[in-house]
Amino acid sequence: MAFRDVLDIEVAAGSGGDGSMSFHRAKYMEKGGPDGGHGGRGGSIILRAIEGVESLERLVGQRKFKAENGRYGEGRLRQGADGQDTYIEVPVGTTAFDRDSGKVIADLVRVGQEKVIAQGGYGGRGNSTFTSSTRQAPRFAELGTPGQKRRVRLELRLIADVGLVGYPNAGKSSLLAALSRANPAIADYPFTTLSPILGVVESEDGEQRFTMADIPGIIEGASEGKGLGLEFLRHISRTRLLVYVLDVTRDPVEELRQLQNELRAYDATLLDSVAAIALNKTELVDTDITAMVEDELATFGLPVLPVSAKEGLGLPELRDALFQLLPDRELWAQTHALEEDVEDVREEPLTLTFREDAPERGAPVPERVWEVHGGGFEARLTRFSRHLEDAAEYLSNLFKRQGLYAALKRAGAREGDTVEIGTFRFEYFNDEE
Ligand SMILES: Nc1nc2c(ncn2[C@@H]2O[C@H](COP(=O)(O)OP(=O)(O)OP(=O)(O)O)[C@@H](O)[C@H]2O)c(=O)[nH]1
Ligand SMILES: [Mg+2]
Repeated sequence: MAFRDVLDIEVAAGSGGDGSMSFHRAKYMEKGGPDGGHGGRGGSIILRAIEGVESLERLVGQRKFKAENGRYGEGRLRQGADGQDTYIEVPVGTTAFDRDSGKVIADLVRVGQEKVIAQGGYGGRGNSTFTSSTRQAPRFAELGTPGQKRRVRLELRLIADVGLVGYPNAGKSSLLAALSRANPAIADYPFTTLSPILGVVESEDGEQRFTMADIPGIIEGASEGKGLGLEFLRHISRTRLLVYVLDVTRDPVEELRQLQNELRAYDATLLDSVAAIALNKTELVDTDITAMVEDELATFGLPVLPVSAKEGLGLPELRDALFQLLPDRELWAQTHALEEDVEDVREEPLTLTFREDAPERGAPVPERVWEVHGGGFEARLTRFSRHLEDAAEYLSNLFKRQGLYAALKRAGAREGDTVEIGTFRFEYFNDEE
C-alpha cells in the first residue's frame, strides 16, 4: 500500500428539513388548529481518528462525502427525522485544513477523537410554533437551513515522540531496527527509506516507551527539491525530540550544518526542538577519531552519543539518554498546539442605509427607504421565503424584538418610512411612543 499523507476531499453536510405548514383535520370539525411539525436536523460530516491506519490511502477513491438531509416535518406535529451523520475515519495524526481559508479545522491527536468539519443544517420549525394570542392560524412555516460545504485538505503527520533525521545511508533505519521491533528496509544505497516508519522504543525495565519515526534521508538542496525533498519533514514537525543521525566516517560536522540549513528552510522552529546527535558507525574508526569528532560536534551544543547500530555499541546509553531528554508531553503540547478554528457563525454587523426613491406618480413626497443589511435579518427572512406574505406580521414583530426598530429609530426613521430587507418590504411604525 502506497503511503499517502495528503489528500484533498470535498464534504457537504445535510440540509435541515423544512418545517410543515399544516392544520388539524378531523371528521365533524370545520378547521382545526395548526399542527405542522418541525423539520429534522441535517447530518454533519465528522472526522474520527482511528488507530493502526498508517496512511490516508484507504480513503483514496472516495473524494466526496455527503451527509443525509433532515426530513421535513409533517402534520399531526410529526417531526422530521434527523439526517444521519457521515463519519470519515482517518489515522491519528491527521490535520484537516479548509482549503479556501487555509485554517486548521481539525487536529486529531488521540485515537477516538472526533471533530465536526461540516455542520448539518437546522431543521425549520412547523407552523404550530408560531401561534400567539393574535395569530391562531399561522399560514407559514420555517425552511431548513443548508448544510455546510467545504473543500478540505487532510494531512497526516505521524504522531511520533522522537524523529530521526540524517543524510541517506547514515543508518537511521538501522538505528530504528536496533532500538525497536520495527522492521524497516536497510541497504547500502541512498534513499532506501521512501516513506516514514514508526517503531516503539521501550525502556530497559519495560515501564516507559516512546515512538520513534524514521523518515527518508535529507541531502543538501532538499529544500529545492533535491533527493526526496523536504515533504517528509512534516512528520517530524510534531516530534518532541529530534535525533540527528551522522555517519562518523563521512564529514559529520559539515553534514550536520547542512542538515540544519535544510531544516531551517522548511520550518525554522524545528531548530528550537530538543535534540541529540547519534554518531553512528563508530566501530569502523579508531576511538580517538570518534573522540575528536565528538569534540568538533560540541560546538552545536547538543549531547553527542557515539553508537554502532550494526554492532549494538552504545545503544543502551543512547536509549537512556533519549528517555532523559524527551520533553514532558503535556508541557510540550501547551506550546505546540495547533490553533483550531472555532466555528462560530459570525453574523455580519447590522448596517442601515437610507435612500429617497422618486415619488410615485401622484404622490406628493419621495419615498423614504431604509435598506437593512447584516444583523442576521436577511438570513432569517430566507427561512420564510416560501410564505413570506403570511409570515410578514410575525417577522416584523420578531425584528422589533431583536432590536431592529430601536436601531432604525436611532438612525432617524420616521413613522411611515419603508424598511427593505432584500425583497421584503414593510412599513416602519413605532407604537411605543
Ligand atoms: N558499518 C556499519 N554500517 C552501518 C551501521 N549502521 C548502518 N550501517 C549500514 O549503512 C547502510 C545504510 O543503512 P540504513 O539504515 O539503510 O541507512 P538510512 O539512514 O536509513 O538510509 P536511507 O533510508 O537511504 O536514508 C546499510 O548498509 C547499513 O547496513 C553501523 O553502525 N556500522
Ligand atoms: Mg532508511
